[in-house]
Amino acid sequence: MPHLTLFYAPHTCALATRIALNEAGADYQLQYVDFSQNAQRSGEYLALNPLGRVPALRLEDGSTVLTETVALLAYVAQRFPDAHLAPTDPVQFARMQGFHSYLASTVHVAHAHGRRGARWSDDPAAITSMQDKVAANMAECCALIEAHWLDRGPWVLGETFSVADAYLFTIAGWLHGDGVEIAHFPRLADHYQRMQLRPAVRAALHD
Ligand SMILES: N[C@@H](CCC(=O)N[C@@H](CS)C(=O)NCC(=O)O)C(=O)O
Repeated sequence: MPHLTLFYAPHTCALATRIALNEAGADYQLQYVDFSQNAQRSGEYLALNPLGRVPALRLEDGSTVLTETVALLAYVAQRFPDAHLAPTDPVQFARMQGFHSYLASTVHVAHAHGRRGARWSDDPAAITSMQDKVAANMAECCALIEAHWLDRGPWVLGETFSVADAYLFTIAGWLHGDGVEIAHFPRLADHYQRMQLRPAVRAALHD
């Protein structure tokens, strides 16, 4: 039977799912998608994932392919319940999904304006203008995360670690490149440090 396969590129949002799979103790294989060769746009990859992005997770049936980090994190948590990577209480689960959606639809997009401005404009001046806003927008997001999600701690959902922590760690890893000093956000900096102590995270950082 084929393995669970994560289509992956280093330093991308796919790291969150990789960490989640490690935390779950899942048996999976990694399939690298070589961005330097634009492999995410190759016919072979588009046949698998028409979105042309990572992550994508192919299930053991060899044909089901799941995409979008928000969905993959929930899938991993529900598929491996013994790892307790997501709340079972509906309100807490919704709270987690609210955080995931904020990261995916607001924070990730603010970051992408720095590198992928051509998605939104063909005008070089507009692209530069978007790039100029990245640090400020990301810092504003960090301030909100500090105030509204890391206020209870030590984890995003409070006392209990969840896949939301893997997602936050992944995006926090982009801050330096975005011109944001993580040390200005003490709870976020502390979270980032503690995440790096987890064996599942260490293993995921070995590209
Ligand atoms: N909403 C998607 C975003 C996926 C995404 O944008 N992935 C980026 C890497 S972080 C990618 O594959 N970029 C390749 C490209 O734009 O060509 C998710 O959260 O999974």
